[in-house]
Amino acid sequence: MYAMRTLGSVVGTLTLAVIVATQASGNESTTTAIDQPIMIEAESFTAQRNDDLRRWTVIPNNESSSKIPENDQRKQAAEGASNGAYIRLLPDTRVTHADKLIRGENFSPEAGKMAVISYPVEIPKAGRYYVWVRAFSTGSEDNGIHVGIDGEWPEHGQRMQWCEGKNTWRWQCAQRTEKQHCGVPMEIYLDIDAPGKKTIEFSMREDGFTMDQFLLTTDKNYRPE
Ligand SMILES: [Ca+2]
Ligand SMILES: [Ca+2]
Repeated sequence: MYAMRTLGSVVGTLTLAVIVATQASGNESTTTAIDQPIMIEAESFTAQRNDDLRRWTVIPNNESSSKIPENDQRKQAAEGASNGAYIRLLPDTRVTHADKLIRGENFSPEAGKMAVISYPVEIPKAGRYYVWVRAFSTGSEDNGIHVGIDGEWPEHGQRMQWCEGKNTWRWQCAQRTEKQHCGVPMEIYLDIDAPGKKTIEFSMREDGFTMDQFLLTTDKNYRPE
């Protein structure tokens, strides 16, 4: 009799545990739904400014594709691009380290100065949004960009950097620093203090930068595929 009561108690406890677990996972899935990353195609930008020397070009289009040599690996990149298109900052006059660096022409260390593109984005809640970009880099002089919001260019949006995975599409969220030229992971983010419509902007750091998509997430542990 005592054993039966104990068993009953254990079963009861287990049942309660299952209900609590179900409720917990229910809450978790609700939270996850809200925290889904905001994904945006790079080619969907709605405006471009300060673009007299360098300009973002949507690829493929007939004009730009005809200018890319057949053996250029970027020629094949479109096949791996989301939505069948990507953007590239052209012309690209500094391709290797040996090519002359000209500030304000093929290199812009200051954020928000050259080739600024805009994306209106509805932000659901205030928070710290990590910015990931899917980029295609072929060398050491086409792998940097800046990100800003509503005309502001905060420190943690500056000098997004890629090193690994040349000639492939690569998601990255890392900031180049004096000590780490390849970038410190998860140091690229925008702090947004209120929900509503915002304008996310990118500007040139290095010409030739090639970009397929970007995403915003409040989850520091989120990793794109
Ligand atoms: Ca370049
Ligand atoms: Ca795309």
